[in-house]
Amino acid sequence: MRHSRSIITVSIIIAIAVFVVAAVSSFISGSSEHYDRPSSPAEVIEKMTEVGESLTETNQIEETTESSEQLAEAAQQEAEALETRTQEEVVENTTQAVETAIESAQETSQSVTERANEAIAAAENAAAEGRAEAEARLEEVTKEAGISEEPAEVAAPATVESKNHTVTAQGLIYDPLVVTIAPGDSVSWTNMSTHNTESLEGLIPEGTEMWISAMSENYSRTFTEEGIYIYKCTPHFGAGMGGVIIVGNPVNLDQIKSFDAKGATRRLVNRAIQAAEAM
Ligand SMILES: [Cu+2]
Repeated sequence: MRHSRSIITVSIIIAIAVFVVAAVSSFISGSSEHYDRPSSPAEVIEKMTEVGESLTETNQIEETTESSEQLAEAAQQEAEALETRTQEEVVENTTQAVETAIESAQETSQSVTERANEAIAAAENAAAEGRAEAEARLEEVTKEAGISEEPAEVAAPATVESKNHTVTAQGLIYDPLVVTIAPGDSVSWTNMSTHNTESLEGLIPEGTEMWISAMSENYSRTFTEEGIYIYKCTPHFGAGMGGVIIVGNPVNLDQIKSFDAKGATRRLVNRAIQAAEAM
């Protein structure tokens, strides 16, 4: 019983093995059909020839592409070279034009300079002749007139800036009482709350303008004419309130001295004469 069972088992195993081998071999042979195997040496040669031609075509395309690129590159180089030549030509033409212009300008400049030098030389000659003539004539005139040659006195130009001088009313006194200024300077009276200024007739240089300033207001006046100016405070002159301004040289000192003055006027005139004679 046991022996027969073993035989059956072995038989089944063998049967399965045979089946498996058959199936595998069938699968392998079926797969092989996917390959297009050449069946003869002639076919092999044919296939190889085809592959070779295909490769040759590919190479030709690549070569063509390469030569096209080379042509394009050469064309670009040519274009660049042409552009460079054009630029060089433009630069050359411009340089020539500039050089021509410079030469022309130099020629013109030389011509102008020469003519200017000629004109200057001619003018100098004429001036020298004129000067010699004038000197000769001056000598003659001097001899005729019998005067000696003395250098003419030249007035110094008035370059000094004009100044302003302040006079302050202190109580019933002008401070400073005598002010010495230069022609063109000005005098400003300040603290004039209850005062004014009024020039005294006959006690300012002849031909200059009389003045009277407004009451209780500060006042400023510019003096251009030389001489002594005596003024008063209108409401306080009885108390002796007045002042003196000497502009430049006291050219009217004699006029002031000869003035018939009395009282407060006399005292102011004396102060003016004293200050003028001390200068
Ligand atoms: Cu006064």
